[in-house]
Amino acid sequence: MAKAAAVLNSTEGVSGIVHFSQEGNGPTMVSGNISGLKPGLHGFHVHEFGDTTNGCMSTAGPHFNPTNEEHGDREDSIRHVGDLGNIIAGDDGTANFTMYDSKVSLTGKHSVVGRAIVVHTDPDDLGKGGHELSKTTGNSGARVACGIIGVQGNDS
Ligand SMILES: [Cu+2]
Ligand SMILES: [Zn+2]
Repeated sequence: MAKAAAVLNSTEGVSGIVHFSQEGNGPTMVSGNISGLKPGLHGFHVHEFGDTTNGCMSTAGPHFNPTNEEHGDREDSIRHVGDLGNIIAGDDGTANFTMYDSKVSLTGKHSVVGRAIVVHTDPDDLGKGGHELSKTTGNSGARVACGIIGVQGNDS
């Protein structure tokens, strides 16, 4: 079992942790608890670079896209590897989620280890919004929190 985690930091009062685990080449479980969000949907992606020296801004680069595809939904066959759709914050501003993804991996060429996980202020339109940014970012607005995905101890 490969495991990784990211602690999310923010200058906007958003904080939390995201855990990743993967058995062999199977789907990766991505689970998290993030608080301080405005209620509703928030774009959630792995960005290419594990560099948050400039907060969550451009140093984290674009969505992780080693297969050179257009932006899409987590459920789509055409998508960036880093496209994890939206997370949903409740009225208390907390998002609790667990998802299983077959493109994000913790090993090999599509490994997300060492990259950045980013939460956005707005909903990801999943490539379908018709905005000029829909096919690159999902038009999900500013980056409100981010963290670097680091390897965790192997306990198997
Ligand atoms: Cu993003
Ligand atoms: Zn994307």
